[in-house]
Amino acid sequence: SDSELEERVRDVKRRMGDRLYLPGHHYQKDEVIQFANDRGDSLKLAQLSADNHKAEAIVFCGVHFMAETADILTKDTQHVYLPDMRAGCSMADMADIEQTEAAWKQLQDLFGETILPLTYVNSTAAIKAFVGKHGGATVTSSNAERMVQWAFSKKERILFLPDQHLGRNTAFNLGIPLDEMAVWDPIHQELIATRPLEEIKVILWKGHCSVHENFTVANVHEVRSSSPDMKIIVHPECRREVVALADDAGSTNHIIKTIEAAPKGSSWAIGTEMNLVNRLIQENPDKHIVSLNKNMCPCLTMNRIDLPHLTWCLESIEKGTPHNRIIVEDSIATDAKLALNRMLQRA
Ligand code: CIZ
Ligand code: SF4
Repeated sequence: SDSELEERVRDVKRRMGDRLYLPGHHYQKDEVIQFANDRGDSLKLAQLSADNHKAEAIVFCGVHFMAETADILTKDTQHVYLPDMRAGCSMADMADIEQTEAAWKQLQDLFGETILPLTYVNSTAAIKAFVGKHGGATVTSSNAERMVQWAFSKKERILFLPDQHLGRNTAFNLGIPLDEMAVWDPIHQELIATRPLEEIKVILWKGHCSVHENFTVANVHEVRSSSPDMKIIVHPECRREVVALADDAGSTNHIIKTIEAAPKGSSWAIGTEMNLVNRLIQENPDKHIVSLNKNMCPCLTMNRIDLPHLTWCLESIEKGTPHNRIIVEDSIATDAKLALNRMLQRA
């Protein structure tokens, strides 16, 4: 039963003490996040893991790319585990390294040496290494504008992987017209542009988050007509048209801070992952909060981390026969760290 599993998790945590660290992403289920030592977005959790020198085992309650980033940033003394190896990210999977190498070759033919690659942290370690090797950096949704500006101080144009929406929303906020952005389609290996190539400033990889793409213009219109006083806040992984119609858009941290600081009695429709929206509803009973899409939008891979997997993983570590260690091989970790450090220096 759940209460028996909860007891077993508490027992391992008590016996292992500081030797165990459990970072929990905001999108995790309540049954898991109740045990987290810290809650945060992916980058904050990776940094906290790297700074935690007492822990030997870091059991990352989040998805695969986050555990990889924690492994890249931690020392060899800290081992990183993911309670369920199937907890991937459909967005990260939309840019694989072979596709990216092939795209880069074609883009070099079209644009020469004028492109700097940037990748959202929601990407595999191999993509981060590719970007690091070519002089680029990682970005998060909280520092994307600053990092895109930095990239333009280095080169005339950028390739933004793997989320077209975060790339488009960020470049648009910096004043780049939509038709100066082209889309690279990795399936057909072609560039979709409406202007002559020399006018293209931003090349957006055609990837997206399958959770945040569920928030639509129709959802915005429904809220506007049924609840005209309701404010709409969304994550920049949502499509451009949705962000344009919303009252505010920003990172997970920005959404949480905005809701916490909102006046009592105010009404909000939030366009982000379901577990976080539900938690904001529970934690802010003085405000009226709904999901922008009435059919709550879960991240199926985040939800793979559940109480049974957490218990199984923790007990295997305590017994000395650990399951699910995440190891980024050195050759990839070195270049990926270059990309991460170029961002961390400017964070
Ligand atoms: O959509 C996600 O997976 C986010 C917002 C991750 C993160 O950076 O915390
Ligand atoms: Fe990936 Fe989207 Fe899930 Fe985040 S919410 S882990 S970007 S699929």
